[in-house]
Amino acid sequence: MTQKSALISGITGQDGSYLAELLLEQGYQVYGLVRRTSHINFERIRHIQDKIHFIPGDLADLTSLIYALRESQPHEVYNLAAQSFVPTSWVQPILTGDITAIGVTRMLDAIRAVDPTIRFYQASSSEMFGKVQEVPQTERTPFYPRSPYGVAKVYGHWITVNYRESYNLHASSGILFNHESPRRGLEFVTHKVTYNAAKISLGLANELRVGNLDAQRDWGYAGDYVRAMWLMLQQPTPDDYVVATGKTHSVQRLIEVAFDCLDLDWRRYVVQDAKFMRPAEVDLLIGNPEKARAVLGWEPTVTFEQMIEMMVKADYDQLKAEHQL
Ligand code: NDP
Ligand code: GDR
Repeated sequence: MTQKSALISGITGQDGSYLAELLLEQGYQVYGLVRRTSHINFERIRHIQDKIHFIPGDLADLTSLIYALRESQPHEVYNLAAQSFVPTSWVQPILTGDITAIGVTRMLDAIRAVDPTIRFYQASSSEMFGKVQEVPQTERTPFYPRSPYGVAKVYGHWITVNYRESYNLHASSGILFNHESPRRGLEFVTHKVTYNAAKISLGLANELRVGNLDAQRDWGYAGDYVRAMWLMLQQPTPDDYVVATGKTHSVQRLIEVAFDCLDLDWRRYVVQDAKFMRPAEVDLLIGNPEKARAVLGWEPTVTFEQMIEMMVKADYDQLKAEHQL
């Protein structure tokens, strides 16, 4: 059998790093689309960077995507690149639309031009459900996005469906609920909490400032979620799937679990700060992953508590080593 190859956009991000590991394990030739930066940011893929073929490119630039596809000749494309931080999307709504929404069309059009047999994965998001119209959320729940990011993801989702229906592309969209890991960006609430709890425990900080404590999220582990992406592209027919744990927790509960891991009383350290409140909030997300289980045979393997403990421990060990404590 010929070796399979895949092109990942967003390979330097959290999910890109776990997906690259998975595809390498599966024997793929892995290509990563990387945008030009003044400083190489390969922290998450340093351990595998010698096994990856990097191709310069940007979702803002159609020509670069065409070159990347010509050079890599992939069987599968995973479109993970995005402006992915919700608060930034209010500050840079046009950039968010250009990359997170129109960028999807650029990639799909490039695939159509270069090789329409390429299988395509789009990183859709539970943020599309926003002000939820149904609990729990499924593939059939109507969207009601609450941020420019959520709006952009709705566009990316529907253009993927549309290219599948218009041009018969093998294009699938994973509606993934929040997923985290020690490689999560520090601006997202889980990592912000575990990192600062570890700092407080080591005497390196004395408070943690956060926004809305009542928001509820269905948090899973990123290592589990990239497996679902891959499984979608191994199906004979393309489709859309909710990927979630089916359990939800509040931000306050997340804080309790993280501080408990370090025997700290969170109430002594956590300060609410209006700066971290959002102009429009997504109050409650909880997904029903039944279709992913039934069709893909996908199930999460790491619980919320195990994942938070894993993140706290990783942050604690890293900070301790860094500060020689
Ligand atoms: P990250 O923010 O960690 O990574 C985003 C990646 O996109 C980075 O590699 C970044 O590159 C790249 N990127 C950003 N802009 C461009 C651009 N213009 N051209 C090329 N590459 C670009 O995101 P995650 O790994 O957490 O998420 C992956 C995808 O899944 C995203 O699309 C996100 O919106 C979506 N998603 C994530 C969920 C989650 O809980 N993590 C849930 C549902 C959907 P650089 O390193 O140079 O900045
Ligand atoms: P989210 O993740 O917006 O769901 O998007 P984030 O971790 O940023 O926020 C989750 C919830 O926590 C509340 N919150 C805070 N959030 C941050 N970042 N910082 C704080 O101090 C804070 N305090 C409370 C937020 O208000 C929110 O309700 C993530 C991203 O990965 C998206 O790209 C992805 O599509 C979705 O998950 C699914």
